[in-house]
Amino acid sequence: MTAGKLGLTELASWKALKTNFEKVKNDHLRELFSMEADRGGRLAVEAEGIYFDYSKQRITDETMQLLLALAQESGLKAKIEAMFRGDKINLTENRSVLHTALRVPKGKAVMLEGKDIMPEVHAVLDKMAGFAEKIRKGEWQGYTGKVIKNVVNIGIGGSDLGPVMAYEALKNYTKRGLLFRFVSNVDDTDFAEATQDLNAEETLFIISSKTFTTLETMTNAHTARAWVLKTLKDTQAVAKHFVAVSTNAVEVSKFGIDTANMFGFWDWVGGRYSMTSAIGLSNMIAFGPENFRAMLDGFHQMDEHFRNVAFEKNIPVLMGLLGIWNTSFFGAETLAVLPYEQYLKRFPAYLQQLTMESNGKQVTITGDRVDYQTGAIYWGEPGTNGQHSFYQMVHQGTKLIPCDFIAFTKALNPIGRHHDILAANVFAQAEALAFGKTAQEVKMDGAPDTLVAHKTFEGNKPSSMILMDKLTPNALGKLIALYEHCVFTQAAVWQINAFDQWGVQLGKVLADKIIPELESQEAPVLKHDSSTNTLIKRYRKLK
Ligand code: G6Q
Repeated sequence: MTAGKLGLTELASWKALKTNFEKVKNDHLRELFSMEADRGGRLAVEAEGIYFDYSKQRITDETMQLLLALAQESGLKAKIEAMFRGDKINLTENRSVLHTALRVPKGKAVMLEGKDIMPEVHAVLDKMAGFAEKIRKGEWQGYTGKVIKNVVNIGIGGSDLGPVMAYEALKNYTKRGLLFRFVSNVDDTDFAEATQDLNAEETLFIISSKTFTTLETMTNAHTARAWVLKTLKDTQAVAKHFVAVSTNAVEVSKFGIDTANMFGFWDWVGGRYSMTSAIGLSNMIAFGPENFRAMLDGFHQMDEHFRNVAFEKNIPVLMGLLGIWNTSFFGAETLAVLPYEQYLKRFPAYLQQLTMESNGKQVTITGDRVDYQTGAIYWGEPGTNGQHSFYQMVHQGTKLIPCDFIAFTKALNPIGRHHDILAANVFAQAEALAFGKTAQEVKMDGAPDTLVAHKTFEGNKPSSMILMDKLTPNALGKLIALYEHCVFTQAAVWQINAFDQWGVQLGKVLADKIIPELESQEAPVLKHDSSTNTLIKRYRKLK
């Protein structure tokens, strides 16, 4: 451990939490609720249009005080300030982490190395808005004079997951005459299926890549270029059918895209934190500049909440600390994210990158191996579908699976009783998980003795409820920023770097080595392990 700095498990609050855990680990939510009449209202916070109920977490007041003390002792406040101030907190890449600047409204400055970066941020947003309107109004024509009807975003990871998720989340607000597709995988099928029914004359490709060198994205981009040229047969057409979102103007222009049609961003925006940058261009075209700005406002409001509100009322801080409690103390391996809103169907997938690429780390920021559990496995499906599939395990399996329920009081497409039924289900699930059904209750229901054990629900499964009004662009911004800052809180306490991703490198390097071995005419000399060598030989023979 670095001299002068205490490791996490040496902190007084961590040690006290260990003691507290031994004391409370067998407490049942049934008892806690029956002892504390006001628990449901007391262990809840309302802010920024979010009602966050954490009363069904397996905590006592003492646990919460100690978790808050842990946040203090971990220097969370100072770490938050360091991020907002633009300090190079991503130490392993020597970068500032300033995605919060992307959503600061006009009229406010954000200084980085003595320069206000906001004029550039707003210039890009304005340029995006101008372009988006041209497409939306049919003013941007393709090479043969036809109006653009299809927009295909090509990008992967942080240059894909945010835009797809937000497109799906805000579909209700999109311009329906335009068709949007997202190609990310290098698998031929992704491109083939996304384009098989499209007319090249009416199709615009947005090549979204921070580096403009990512193998999958560049492979798909070149395939798209060939696909367009097959119909339009003139390289001049590229400028009309391709725009780029990137930080790499040199590579963009090498590809043949007019740099006037390039939308830039900056190295202080990490990939998985980039959906509020120009990476959101497809979103701005889909739901319009006004809705995009409303989404940015939502992000900003949550940013300000995170930065300014006392920890005991600070929703992302509370959520982050509860996650630490479940992961590092209860040893829960996963967290199920269960949105009861069909439009959020891609939200769990988006969160997987945000949380797992950020906090899936085994060493501290100074490179020491951690001796506690870090980031949880995030997964989930929209309700009520999951109830007819994996909820069985959450209720009666042998694993502890904490859940985040996300629900809205209003429907976006109200039809009859649907929304009340949906809401009843989310409340019922949280209730069933917490309180279960005892063997005695099962018997009283008349179950035969042979079925009592099968029909018993132990309960005591922790969950939080995030209840909001309606899924608007603003609400979506708040919800995403909430999770971003929850991730930050956890990384700050776990003493890890949430902003690098070295774990994705090795596979990339090895794939680069194997590609020529699969493609070469002559049998290559293979120097891998015996398994990989055999697989390569078999593939070469059978392909
Ligand atoms: C995210 C990662 C990663 C990145 C993709 C795409 O934090 O850095 O998911 O977004 O690898 O990178 P490019 O935008 O450079 O193509």
